[in-house]
Amino acid sequence: MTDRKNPVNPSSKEPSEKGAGSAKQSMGGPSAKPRAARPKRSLLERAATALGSGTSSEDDGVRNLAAADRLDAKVDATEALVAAIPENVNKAAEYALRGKVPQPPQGATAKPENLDATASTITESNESEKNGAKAAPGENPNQGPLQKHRVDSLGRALTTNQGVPVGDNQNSLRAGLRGPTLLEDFILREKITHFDHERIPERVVHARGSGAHGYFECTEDITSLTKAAPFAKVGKRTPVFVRFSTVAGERGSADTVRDVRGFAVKFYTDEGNWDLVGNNIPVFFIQDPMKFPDVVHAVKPEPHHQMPQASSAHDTFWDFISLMPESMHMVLWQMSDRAIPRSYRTMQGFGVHTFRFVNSAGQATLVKFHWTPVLGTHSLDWDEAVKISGADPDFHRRDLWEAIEGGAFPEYLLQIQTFTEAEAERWSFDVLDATKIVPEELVPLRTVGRLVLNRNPDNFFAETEQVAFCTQHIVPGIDFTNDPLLQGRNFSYLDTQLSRLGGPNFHEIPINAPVAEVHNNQRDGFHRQAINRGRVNYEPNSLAGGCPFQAGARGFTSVAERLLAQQATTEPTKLRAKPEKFADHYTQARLFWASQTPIERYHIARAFRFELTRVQTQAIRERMVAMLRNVDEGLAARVAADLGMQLPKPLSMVAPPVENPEVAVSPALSLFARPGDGRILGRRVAILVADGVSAAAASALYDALLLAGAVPRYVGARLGVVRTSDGDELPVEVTIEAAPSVLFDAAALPPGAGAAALALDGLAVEFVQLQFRHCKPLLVPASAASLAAAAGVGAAAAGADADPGLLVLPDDAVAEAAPAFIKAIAMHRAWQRQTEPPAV
Ligand code: HDE
Repeated sequence: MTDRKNPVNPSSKEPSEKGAGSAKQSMGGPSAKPRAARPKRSLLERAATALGSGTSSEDDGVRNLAAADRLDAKVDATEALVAAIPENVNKAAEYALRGKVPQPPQGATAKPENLDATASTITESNESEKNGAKAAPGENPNQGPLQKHRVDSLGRALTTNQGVPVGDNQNSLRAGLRGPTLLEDFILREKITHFDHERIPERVVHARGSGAHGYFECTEDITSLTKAAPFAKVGKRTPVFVRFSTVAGERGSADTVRDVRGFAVKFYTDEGNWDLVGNNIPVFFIQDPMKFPDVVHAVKPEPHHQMPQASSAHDTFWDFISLMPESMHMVLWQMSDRAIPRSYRTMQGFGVHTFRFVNSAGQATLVKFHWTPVLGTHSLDWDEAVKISGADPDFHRRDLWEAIEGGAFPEYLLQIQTFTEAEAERWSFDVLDATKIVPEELVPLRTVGRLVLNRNPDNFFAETEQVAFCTQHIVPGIDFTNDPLLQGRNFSYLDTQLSRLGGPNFHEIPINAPVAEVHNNQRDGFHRQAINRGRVNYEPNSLAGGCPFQAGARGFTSVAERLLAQQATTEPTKLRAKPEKFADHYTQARLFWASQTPIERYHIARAFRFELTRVQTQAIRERMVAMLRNVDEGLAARVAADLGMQLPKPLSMVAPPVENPEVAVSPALSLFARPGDGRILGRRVAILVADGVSAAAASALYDALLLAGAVPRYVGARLGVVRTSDGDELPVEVTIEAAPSVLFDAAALPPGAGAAALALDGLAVEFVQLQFRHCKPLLVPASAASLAAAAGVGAAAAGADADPGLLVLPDDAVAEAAPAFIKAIAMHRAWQRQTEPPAV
């Protein structure tokens, strides 16, 4: 077969019957005879006739002739495909002709008669262990379940990143036993180099966080309000990944610092990813994105000495806040116990901004999003939060992880407030102002779904660290409003991922990849994963049959809006200024304060005292107290007295507070408005034990708590066992030293003789003391009276009737006391016990 024509480019030796030099040939691409000139029998058929049946596909020539035939067919199919889209029929729909705004049509598309027409190469059907099969039409395997990315090494030998088995993972390659290490050791160099580059930049804010997988389930039909995929049908489940975080601290900072918590939810909907990137406080510090770098710089450690870590209790933060009165509302929330939640499982989440729902008829409704924990809203005591930072800086991360591992899946209701533009216009506040809420008493909450977190990540870095939330990730059925802060965020989140995750392909990192298919003409860039088939990377096209084509009405369309409708015609249309209602900085701060119970008010005042005591500049303290006078004279006077200063003159106001606000007191704003469903899932309960403990009573409590979904632990002075009163043994699961009081929600003192011995152990005494100081439920059997007395709790125990968290019982009543104890734990804390200063 040596004298055959060059079959790879047959036309080079077999000129077109229509004449040589067609454009295709001159461009050097794979070419064949023009469609009209195609011979009746293929080259391969002709060759087979000439040679008889002795040919095989192993044969070079035959293979080449077959390829030539395929190229011929590819050209024919390409011609047909391109001809099927004779012009850009949708072009006119891009223009508002004769004043009519067009709707985007679906893109023109045609189907190839032969799949080779859209292939990059006809060799794609040569499969190998590496190549696998060629792409199926419309396929993008980067999407779909995460399992194809999970790695398990059970039963496998160690290899390099190139898959080369590593013979020795203990010794580097040396010239002689005591000689220098050789540069040739590619195994060592690969390992160390990878290690050197393990870190990526931490998030500029919200660096400290914890994540979990789960699902969102739609529980109410709201298709009249939105066509968004998660709400398509009652009962529909959408996979989610949620990341909770603090804002100010670095990646390794403690969980229980006073701070706002992030509550970011990524919905992997079948119409693309929707990220609802919220916080556990429904308002924000500022009204304009221009101030975001300033507020973050102010709260972060001071730049000269990088102190303090993860704390707002320093000069620069309060300097900024006291000059930014619009932050007053948020700061009251931040000084409240909302900023020291007991658990991610017991805090609310809020979308903060006003968003839009859009239904299938294109009608928009304004909407606010709320996540409400089924277990209720519960917080820590400040003294407790501070001590937990030392005892277990991972307190919230551990709580979330252990709750999920233990089957106590965290659950939240999705509740919405919906209202019209016309309603919003009548209100005294602006719904585009992120420092304002829409009180629940004005627009009630409506439950539309639930969020369940039921799977921990396999790998913190791959999932929780690399997950990229972006406010601009929305799906058809959801739209933005013109809240300036939201508009600014829509720029920031994509931008930040580019540097944090190293380029524009972060959407291909498995945790970020949608389950919906991705098809577009974006190409290349660092770490590109997709291997796009075909030569077309533009639209419109006909060479790929118009694909991927514009989705038209099926795709995302922004709500058509008359932007200037609410503006006086004389106002300039391009300006830097805020609307008038934004100038009211205190009405809702007053609403929040007025809606707090006495104990919550005490905690807020105490927090101001703590933070401002840490402030070193007297003038900043004064300015802050001056600002508080615009919220409440009593609060300002209390804080001033605590700081040992005279009341300064109130700060001037840009606008007077609203005289008759729609809602003056909102009970829903109290932490106690959502006590939860009475379950104590994941609550940690200590049962103190020592030699002589009554096994029957202790184990009855233990079992009952376990059954209620709590986490009971036998806590003793030393690991090992204690001898029970009946001569048996009980295991000590953890020591008082390793798991101090602050790590438990409640404690039972040991029934039986052992309690007396603990009364002589300073750590045990302190344990009881702090349980009491932090207002936690305490079960005190009669035999533990000396321990209670040593902790200074004796008098309280004597008058226990006044304290719903103190259960003082005869020893023989302990075993039956579990239900009452569980009820006290479900109440969370007996705050009425708290005194200033603490009694113990
Ligand atoms: Fe963020 N914010 N933010 N923020 N934010 C980020 O994005 C930003 C704001 C929130 O678990 C960053 O990926 C600007 C409000 C959460 O990964 C960054 C403005 C709310 C998270 C960013 C705001 C939030 C972030 C840093 C004012 C509550 C963590 C890392 C215009 C509704 C998400 C990142 C996670 C993270 C910018 C204000 C919540 C820099 C410019 C208001 C929960 O893009």
